[in-house]
Amino acid sequence: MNLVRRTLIAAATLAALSTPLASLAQDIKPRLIRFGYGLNEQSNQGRAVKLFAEQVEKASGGKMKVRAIGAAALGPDTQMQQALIGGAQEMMVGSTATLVGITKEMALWDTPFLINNGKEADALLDGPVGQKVIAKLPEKGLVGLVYWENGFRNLTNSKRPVTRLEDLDGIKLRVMQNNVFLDSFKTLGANAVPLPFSELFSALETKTVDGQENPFNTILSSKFYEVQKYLTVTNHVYSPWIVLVSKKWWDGLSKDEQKVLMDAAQVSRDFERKDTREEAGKALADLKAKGMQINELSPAESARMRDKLTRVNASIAANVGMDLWNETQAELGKIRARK
Ligand code: TK8
Repeated sequence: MNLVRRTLIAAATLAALSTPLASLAQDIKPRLIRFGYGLNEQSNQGRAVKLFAEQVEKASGGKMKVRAIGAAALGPDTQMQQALIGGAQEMMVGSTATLVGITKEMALWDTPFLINNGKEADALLDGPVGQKVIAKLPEKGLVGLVYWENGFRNLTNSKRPVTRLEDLDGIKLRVMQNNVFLDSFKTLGANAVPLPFSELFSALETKTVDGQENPFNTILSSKFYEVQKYLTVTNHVYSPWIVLVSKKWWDGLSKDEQKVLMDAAQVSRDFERKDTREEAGKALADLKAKGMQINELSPAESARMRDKLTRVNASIAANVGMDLWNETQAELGKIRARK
């Protein structure tokens, strides 16, 4: 046998072998899901990702495996979103506010004082309005599974207690990379600076910025109390998180695999919201114990802030579309009328 012939035979044998081998390998090798998130492992976000991973592994009989990668080790929200769209990463959880550049309807959740409590949040996010916003994602290369609770945002800074709007004058305040937040805090008189969350702690530590706004849970789990003295209870907006999947990857899954992910996402959502609310309920006392000086706004100042902040509403409505805006208001009316 000459060399060419021998090589041909070897190639043919390999080709014959490779088909069954490949499908066998797929049966044995679990599907690996890289699931990125921004907060620490020891946070409401980290705990819920862990639970999601356990659920997926259990429900798939070990055929699907979630590798949870926290603390923005895969990059800030915006970078992970692009990785999902390109198919280089399978899953993430992050803020809806950083998604607005991709899906403008997400800006609905940036509306100051839109949602007053957990009951309203659950009904609005899990109801037709929340689902309508989620349905805008696939055309952008993303699949949204569920919303988790980030929570009501509150203000911290290292300069002075904020008891009146004027106290914000000249305070360099980090905001999320999102125009509504930028405009809102400029309107309040702060010097608003957009920064990814992953850079926030060190920006506060080095005094590149004086303050920031986030839910109590995050102020606690990200140890902002180490670099921020003053906390003002403002509850100026309810922030959701959203669990996202790469559509490119999702489309290659079987219906059963998709169901495993969706079911686990729903279990994680219920767990996460309960966990977050429990933690938020005692976080203020914890933050006080850590040395933060905490104040509430007087009703008059609170009303002034609300009045200024809600001036961005008209532009949000125009951005997300009047139909969605009106439907949201109608839905909230219905939710509030329910006992
Ligand atoms: C975490 C962020 C965070 C958000 C922020 O990646 O950026 O301030 O509240 O939760 O999504």
